[in-house]
Amino acid sequence: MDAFEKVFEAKLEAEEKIEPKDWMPEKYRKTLIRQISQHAHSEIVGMLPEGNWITRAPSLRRKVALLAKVQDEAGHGLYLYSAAETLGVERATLLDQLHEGKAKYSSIFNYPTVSWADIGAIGWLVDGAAIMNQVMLTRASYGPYARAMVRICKEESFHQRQGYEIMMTLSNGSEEQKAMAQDALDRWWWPSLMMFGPSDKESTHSAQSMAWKIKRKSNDDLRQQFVDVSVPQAEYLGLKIPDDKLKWNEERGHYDFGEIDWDEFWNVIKGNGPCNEERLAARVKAHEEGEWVRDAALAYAEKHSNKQKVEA
Ligand code: BYC
Repeated sequence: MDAFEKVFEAKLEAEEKIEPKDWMPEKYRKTLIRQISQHAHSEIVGMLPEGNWITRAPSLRRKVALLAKVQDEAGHGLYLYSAAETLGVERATLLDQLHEGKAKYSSIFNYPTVSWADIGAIGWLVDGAAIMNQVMLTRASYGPYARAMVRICKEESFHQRQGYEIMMTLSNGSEEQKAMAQDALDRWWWPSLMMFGPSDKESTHSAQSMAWKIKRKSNDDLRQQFVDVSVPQAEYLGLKIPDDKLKWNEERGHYDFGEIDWDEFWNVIKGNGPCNEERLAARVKAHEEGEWVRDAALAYAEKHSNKQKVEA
């Protein structure tokens, strides 16, 4: 181990943050770029299934909350692309990778939002799963990523409550509304469990990422934690989680649950989910239509910097 590496390891050991100008192993830097950019892409692709319902929200109050939530996701994307840029990669490069279909984003956003209840289920389950994963990331060893996570988690809590409140309203409503809530739970439950990634046995990056203190908990541990928290929440709503094997295990102090359909998971990740093509096409269209905004911002920045040069 050379002197640089020793300092890096000592910082990790002492729970000090690694900052952009610190020396870091090339593989650590690449792992962070991979994870942070995938995370950023998930945030901005995640706006699409929910954006689909903004014009059809059932009341002004619901519309305002949903608009705020979707805007928050764009903000999360911005913090995360900025965090990735501190590692020496250009945001434009990362976006090109997304638009060319070369970059991953969370599998969950390749499922359709077919009813208003889906907005409730996404807030409750998808944001709930995201918080479970992201709370551990507030302690990630890379400073800019960990700090971005603190604010993101606070906003995600509002998102989760927004969703759960929709589910409560529907569950206490008419028979038809309750059926909508149950149908949304039936469709979003398993994809939400898949958000935590492959099982620990199949996870390629976990061991190294945990040694580097980027990840603090394993995919399976977080998934179990999510199931344990969600079951009483579903009971409170009077809804049934679509898993016949779900059962409290006194000995383990956790819920046992059924096997995830891993073929479906890998298939969605490979680009064959119900909405992969639609999501990418919508992203590419938004990017192309936003070109004039980027051009205007650049022209303004240039004009501003020329003015400063003249004044200096
Ligand atoms: N979907 O070795 P593994 C949100 C990939 S957005 C797609 O376990 P790792 C929200 C993985 O990338 C929430 N791909 O990987 C936004 C790897 O592929 P590569 C997004 C997945 O990185 C809007 C391969 O499978 N959250 O909350 O150690 C509205 C092997 O996996 C998935 C984050 O991104 C998946 N579900 O662990 C509402 C959190 N799972 O790169 C809500 C940050 C795995 O080798 N990310 N893969 O080609 C992480 O914490 C980790 O990257 C993961 C995976 C736990 C997701």
